Order: sequence, then structure tokens, then C-alpha cells
Amino acid sequence: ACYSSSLQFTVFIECKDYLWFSYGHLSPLFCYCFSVAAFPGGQIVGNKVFITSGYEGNFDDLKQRCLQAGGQLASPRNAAENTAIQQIVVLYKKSVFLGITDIQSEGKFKYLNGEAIVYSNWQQGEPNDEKGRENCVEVYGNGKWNDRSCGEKKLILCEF
Ligand code: GMH
Ligand code: CA
Repeated sequence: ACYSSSLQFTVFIECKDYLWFSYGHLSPLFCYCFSVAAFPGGQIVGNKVFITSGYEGNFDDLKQRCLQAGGQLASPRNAAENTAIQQIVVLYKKSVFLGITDIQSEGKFKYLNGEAIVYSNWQQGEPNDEKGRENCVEVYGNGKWNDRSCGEKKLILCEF
């Protein structure tokens, strides 16, 4: 079972595999709970958890730090996930970099695994690739996206 307290998120991961016992019952394997003691800099949406540590850095730095932690940069795939990200941006009063870039091919924004994005929330007039130097994506306090230079320093936001 999973328990949660007001200071700690607890997340239940669905069982992916089952052990079949010869005397006739299935027992779940690899079910586990994990806690996110990062309140209030965390948000849970469906099976996804977004967490910031408050650290700020450029895109490559943030990307590495999320991977190192066993996650990846926040990569919203729908409006609910984007709203969760927006809430963290508002709380910290700092924009974040998403795990989305058009580094590979100008104007074709993709997730870090190379998949074309399935959801976007661009600010009006964006992405504008200002000075031909904007390949990363930041989220404003209104939840809207702006393409921005990957060398800028933004708040880290990882998803797990
Ligand atoms: C230009 C203008 C602004 C816009 C910025 C932004 C930079 O300076 O088009 O209106 O906010 O670019 O796109 O990333
Ligand atoms: Ca821009």
C-alpha cells in the first residue's frame, strides 16, 4: 500500500509483471511506491511527477542533471501536464526549459528522444527564432511557450 502525508507525495507505480503460482494465483511483481519529499516544488499529473530543486542553469546543464537524477527535463504531452509546469513556474517566479528543442532541424520541435511534439502552447508570435539563435523552449508564468537561446539560465524542472 502507499501512504502519503501533507509534506510528501507518494506515488504508486502500476505492476508491470506477475508471477503465476502453480497452486493457482497471480502475484504482482515489481510493484513499488516512491516518495517525493520536494513539496511544494513538485506536481503529480497522472503517472508523471514534475520536480524542481530550485537550481538554475543552461539547457545542457539542466538536461544532464535531470538524467543524472533518473528523470528527464519536463516534457509536457498535454494541457494538464503544462498546467502543472505552469504552477511551478508561478511559484518560483522563474521560467523553466522544457525537454523540447529544434536543434536537429530548425522549426521542427522534438522531444529529447527525437519524437515530434504532440502538444504545444506557444505564445502568440512564437516560435520566432530571434537572431537565428533560439532552439530551446521556455515556459512563462502564463503557461505559454517561447523559443529561447539554450545558453540562457533557467530553473531546472525534471519529470519522473
Ligand atoms: C523579440 C520580440 C519579442 C519576443 C522576443 C522573444 C525572444 O524580441 O519578438 O516580442 O518576446 O523576441 O521571442 O525569445
Ligand atoms: Ca522567441
